Amino acid sequence: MIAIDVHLDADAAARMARDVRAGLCDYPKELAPKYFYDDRGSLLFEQITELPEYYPTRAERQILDRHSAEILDVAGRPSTLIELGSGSAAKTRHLLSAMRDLGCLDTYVPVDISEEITHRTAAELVDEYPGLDVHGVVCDFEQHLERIPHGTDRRMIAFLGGTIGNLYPRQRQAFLERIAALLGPHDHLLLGTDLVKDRDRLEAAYDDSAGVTAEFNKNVLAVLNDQLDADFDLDGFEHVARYDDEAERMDIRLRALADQEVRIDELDLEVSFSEGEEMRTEISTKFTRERLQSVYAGAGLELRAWFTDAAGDYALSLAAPAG
Ligand code: SAH
Ligand code: AVI
Repeated sequence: MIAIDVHLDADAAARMARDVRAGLCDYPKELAPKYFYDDRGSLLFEQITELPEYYPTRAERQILDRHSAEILDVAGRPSTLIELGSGSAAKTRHLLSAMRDLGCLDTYVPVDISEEITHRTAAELVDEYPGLDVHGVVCDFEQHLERIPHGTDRRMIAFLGGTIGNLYPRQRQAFLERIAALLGPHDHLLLGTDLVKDRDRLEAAYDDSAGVTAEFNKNVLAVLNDQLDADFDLDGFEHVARYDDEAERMDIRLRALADQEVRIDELDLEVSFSEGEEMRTEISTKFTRERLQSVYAGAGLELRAWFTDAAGDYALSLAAPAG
C-alpha cells in the first residue's frame, strides 16, 4: 500500500523566495543545496553516484551489503524504516531485504524534498517487497520533521549518503536534536558520514572529469530560472570545488566568468556578479569518529555502533538517545 503526503505548499515557496533573496543579497553570495534537487537535479545526483571518482555511494553500499543484518540486530530489529533524503533509495534495498529476511519488515517512510523521485521510489518498492506499506512524506526535512508519521512500532531513522555533511554545524546540531526528540527509548538513528581523507581524492570526487558534478552544481541556477523566473546564463558560471582542510569540508561554489546582471522576476530583484566572484552552493563536511561522537553528544545522542568500508573511506554509525 502506498500513501504519499506532500507538504510543498505556499509556505515552502515563500520560504524559498526568502532564502534566495537573502542568499543573493548577502556577501559573499550563497544558495542552499536543497535547491539542487528538482527532477533533473535528482537525476544528475544519481549519475554522480556512478562516477569513478565519487566513492561515497560505493563505500556505503559495501557497508550495507556486508553489515545490514548486524545493524538491524543492534537496532533491535525495527519494523519501520524512516529514511530522510531517501532519493532513489538504491542502497536502502540492502536494509529492506535484510528486514524482510529477519521477518520484521512492515513500513518504509521515504522523506524527500523531491516529489517525482519519491513517487517513483514508492511505486518500485511496493512491487519489489510485496506486503510493504510505504508512507512517503514530501517535505523539507529541516522544516517538517515532526510530520513524519508516528507509531508504536520500533523504528530506525536512516540518513544515508553523507547528506548530514551538507548542513552547517548549527543547522546540523538543531537537526540532530530534533531527531533525538523523535526517537523513542528503543529507536535508533543510522547515519552515513564521509570521512576525512586526502585533498586530491576529495577534490576529484567533487570535480569529476566527465563534468557531471559541474552540471549538478549549475542546476541550482536552472531551478531559480524555472521556479523564480530568473534569467541566469548557465554558461556564465564555472564549477569550483575546493577542500577546506581547517573546516574539514568540501566548499563548492559557482564562479562568474564575466561581469553580469541577473534579474529574478519573482523577487523583483536584480543582482550583479563581477568577473571571478564566487557564490557558495554547498558544503560537504567530512568526519572522524571522534568528531562525530562529540557531534552526537552535543545533540543528546550516543554512538552505539560504527561500521566502515574496507578502505576506511566512509562510515555508517548507529546512535540512540543518550543515557
Ligand atoms: N539518500 C540518497 C540520496 C542522497 S542525495 C543516497 O544516499 O544516495 C540527497 C537527497 O536529499 C536528495 O534526494 C534530496 O532531494 C534530498 N534533500 C536534500 N535536502 C533536503 C531537505 N532539506 N529536505 C528533504 N530532502 C532533502
Ligand atoms: C547529497 N550529498 C551527500 C552529496 C555530497 O557528497 O555532499 C551531494 C554532492 N554534491 C556534489 N557531489 C555530490
